[in-house]
Amino acid sequence: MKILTVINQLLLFLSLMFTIFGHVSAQSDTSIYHLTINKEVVNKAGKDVSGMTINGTIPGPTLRFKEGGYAVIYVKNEMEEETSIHWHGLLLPNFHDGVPYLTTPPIRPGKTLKYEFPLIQAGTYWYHSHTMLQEQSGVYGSFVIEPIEETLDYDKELVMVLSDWTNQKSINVLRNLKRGNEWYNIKKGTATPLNQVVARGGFGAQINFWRQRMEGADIADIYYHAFLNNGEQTQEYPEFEPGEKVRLRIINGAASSQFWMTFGGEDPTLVAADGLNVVPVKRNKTFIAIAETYDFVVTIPENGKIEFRATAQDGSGYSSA
Ligand SMILES: [Cu+2]
Repeated sequence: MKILTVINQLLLFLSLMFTIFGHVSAQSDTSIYHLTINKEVVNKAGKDVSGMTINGTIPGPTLRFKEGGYAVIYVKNEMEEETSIHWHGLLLPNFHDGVPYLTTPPIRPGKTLKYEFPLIQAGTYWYHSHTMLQEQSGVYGSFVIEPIEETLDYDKELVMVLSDWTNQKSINVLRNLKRGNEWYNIKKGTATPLNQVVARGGFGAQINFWRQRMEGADIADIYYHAFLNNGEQTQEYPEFEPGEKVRLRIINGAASSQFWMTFGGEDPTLVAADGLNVVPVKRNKTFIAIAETYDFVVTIPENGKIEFRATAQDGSGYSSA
């Protein structure tokens, strides 16, 4: 009887140690990334302009992690102005949230900030600058955490970061908006001529709009020169074969644009929203607001072709993949 108790105790002890060390080895599953933010000339919409890149590209690289692991990310600022990176949608210690002057110090010119945090969730997330208008200039990228156990059924995956691009300096875009003029509506052909406003008895309302510096047609305020999918207006992803199930991790990293997403003829299955798995639902035309993420599983049709489009809410343009 006594010897059985001892063996029992021993087994309990061993299983306890196994649990602890098993856990520790999962915790020490550390992924290290280095991001460098720089200013360089880029051409996204037919004109060389100054942009901001992460590791030389817009968007920055996809950072991949494993749930239960540990993230270490060094962000180096090679610009002459300060910057920051905010990890959007991630549960982490306050200091590493990356909102300058609120939770985290800004990254000064030439300096590097080390972010580190345990990965206690899974799904599709993203990161972006939280300083001035740097996100509009290109400082954003995707953040993917694979779950400990994958419950979704798919063969391959593709991250698609959607965004909007202007050849204007973003500070000038802001100035234009603050002036409350109709410049962007004129560019988009959505301005209403004053004689028509008067003819329809809207002059009083128009004066009110002017006083509040509000534009007339106001679905989207800014005229953009391009809308981008992973940094390009059109993308080809030839790596998928007919019949394959592809998980699309779609992120709206635009500064001010919301998109209607369409997936060609076949209805894809929506499987996750803002990082969390949802009850799967077959759905084609889907709206994505700023900073949202949606995951869909699409089956590549027999002819091997499927067109994904993200059309700006006001219909002024789209990106295609
Ligand atoms: Cu954000």
